[in-house]
Amino acid sequence: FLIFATGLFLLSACNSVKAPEAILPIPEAKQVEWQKMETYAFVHFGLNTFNDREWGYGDSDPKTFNPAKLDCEQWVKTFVESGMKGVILTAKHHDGFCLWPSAYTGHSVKNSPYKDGQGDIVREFADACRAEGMKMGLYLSPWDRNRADYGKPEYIEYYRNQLRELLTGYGDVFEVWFDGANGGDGWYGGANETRTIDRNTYYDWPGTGQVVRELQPGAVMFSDGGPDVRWVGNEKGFAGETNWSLLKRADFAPGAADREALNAGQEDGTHWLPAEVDVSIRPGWYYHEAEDSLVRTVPQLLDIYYASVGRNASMLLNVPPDKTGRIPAVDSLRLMEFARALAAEFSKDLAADARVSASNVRGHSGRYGAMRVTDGDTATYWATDDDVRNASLTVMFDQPTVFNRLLVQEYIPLGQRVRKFRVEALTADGWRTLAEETTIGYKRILRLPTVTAKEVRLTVEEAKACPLISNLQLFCAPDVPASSGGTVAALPAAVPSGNAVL
Ligand code: FUL
Repeated sequence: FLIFATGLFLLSACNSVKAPEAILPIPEAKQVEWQKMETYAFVHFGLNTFNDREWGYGDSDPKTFNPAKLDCEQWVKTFVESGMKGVILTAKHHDGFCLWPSAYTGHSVKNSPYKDGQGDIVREFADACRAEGMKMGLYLSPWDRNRADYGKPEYIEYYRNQLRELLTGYGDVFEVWFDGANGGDGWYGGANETRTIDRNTYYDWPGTGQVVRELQPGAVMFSDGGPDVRWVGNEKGFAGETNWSLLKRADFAPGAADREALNAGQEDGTHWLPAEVDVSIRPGWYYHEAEDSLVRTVPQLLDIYYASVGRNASMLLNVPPDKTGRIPAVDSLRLMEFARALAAEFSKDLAADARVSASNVRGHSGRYGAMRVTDGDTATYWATDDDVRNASLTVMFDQPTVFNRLLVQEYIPLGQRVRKFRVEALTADGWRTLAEETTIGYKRILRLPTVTAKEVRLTVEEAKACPLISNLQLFCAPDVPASSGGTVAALPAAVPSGNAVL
């Protein structure tokens, strides 16, 4: 009876501990789901591919578009094999050319030799995504250098009509991509002139966003200023080391944004607006033969991964198909090698079997105990008492253990909290500080010096509210040549099944 009564008492003590309150702003469920995707692909493909252009002027002839071996399955399989969870296609870029037979323009696949004008590449892409279980995203450029009415109110109607075609005809869309390049010179139906628009008002973004909300309520919208996912302020592949998923959203509009603020987010932001790192595997976004030797190396891709996913952002990696309509072998192979390298970085979680203790546990409750960070469940978390903003977790190994990576996650459904943290290791020479950092957010991964340690301590030194840590992992990654090395010789050959998609 005594044991039963004690059990009951403990149980009720557990249950009586008040859950932490959210610290606003917090993410919507779809933003949390989006963030869990971590890596996904970008596909720039269109008339530019055939005219060796990056920003088509709007005057390229649709007759030049003829991908003889177009194979969307090959694209999507390549991305699945490389561990990506989704893919976003440029349904229309700034040159106005549409990869689907839009009812509102002739500047599309309809007037190309591809399948004698009967083709619909958005359809083929959507079918391939569905077949492979990949999430599908679409890019519809607001700027259109082909349209005679660009800059006039009529164009907004045209733009929304196209958005409706894309968001009703092809199934579920996880992300709608609104780029910030806006206005400037173009063909504009033969006018050949420069047109400037007011970036803040011309598109009536709230009205356009409404179309997306109505037709695809589960989709997140990307632009410089969200409303759901923000640009990271550069196209080089890095988020700020300090990266808040918060922004004063009203101060930002597509094409008119403070890049530094986008890179770091704003601790006092009014909205939950996490960063997406868009970057290309090649110098350009579109395929150019001259860039075949310039495909990013595995060490460079790893650098991008650590500077995006490793810094509380997502990694949107562009891999452009060539004129045949397939992803070239060099890019495809590189992706397989990248996936292999990533798997090697995170092959065994050394913290999983270690003991973990905490300097403070919310209400002494097992529900918020230290072991919640190693239980493999990011829905549970270690929490401190409300007034404790400086606290540590210590991982204790049975044997001295070699490690060089630390992965830590906050429980973001209740808000981003940590402002400052430190990582220390108990080595043969005593405690050694390995890193002093700022934000964590959804995920932070640190590349640390390789040390042998008996214990590893993560101390949250400052937080907006009591810290909530859902996951802590330690790894020992192999030595990879520095990113300037440009060789992948040290890595094992590409995964065998990867060959299927070459
Ligand atoms: C930018 C565009 O101007 C580039 O061409 C590319 O599409 C990139 C992803 O977004 O805004």
